[in-house]
Amino acid sequence: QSGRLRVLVDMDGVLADFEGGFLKKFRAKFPNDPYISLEDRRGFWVSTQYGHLRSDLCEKAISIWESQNFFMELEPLPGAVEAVQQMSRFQNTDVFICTSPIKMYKHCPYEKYAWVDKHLGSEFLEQIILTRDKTVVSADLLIDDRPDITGAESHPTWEHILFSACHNKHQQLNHPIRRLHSWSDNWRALLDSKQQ
Ligand code: BVP
Repeated sequence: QSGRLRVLVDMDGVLADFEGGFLKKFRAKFPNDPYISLEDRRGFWVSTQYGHLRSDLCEKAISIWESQNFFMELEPLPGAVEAVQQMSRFQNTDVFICTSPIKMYKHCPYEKYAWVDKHLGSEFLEQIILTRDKTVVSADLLIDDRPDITGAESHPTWEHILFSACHNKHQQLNHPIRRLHSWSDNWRALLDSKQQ
């Protein structure tokens, strides 16, 4: 329907604390191996940085998020649940949770639905979009912590708002894009700026 604002909100790193949950479980499972503190995280891919630290750590890192209950047990990021609930009650605004599941599909897709049910409520299950290509989804805004979002559509309809995360906060981007530093930042003003 025209005249409505459509917002896509990413899950890992925006609603759910993927980085914190990963580090906690990695250290518990591999207490004698080195790890990368959140301060030292650089680049979107955890597995890539761990692989550079020591080659065997790449697959050890992957084993963490491929394990049962990894996605289910992620903590919500501060203010995330409240922000999404408030956003969804805005007039003329549709909020969708747009998230890419890992290719190991045994647990992740199910647990993403269960997480949304647990933290946002069953009515939010209607709003989930699972896709590995966010460029083919049309919306006004995409709030996502991944700096490079590409896919089959070279001209996505959405404006990408970069949500700050440990891995992207020092990153200089070639093309300037707007950021949301946390859920305490002014997300209402971002929505207002797109409201026709
Ligand atoms: O399901 C998440 C975790 C996974 O990629 C997906 C990113 O989804 P969006 O946040 O873009 O929606 N993931 C996988 C790897 C390595 C795989 Br090999 C990683 O290092 N980081 C990561 O987030």
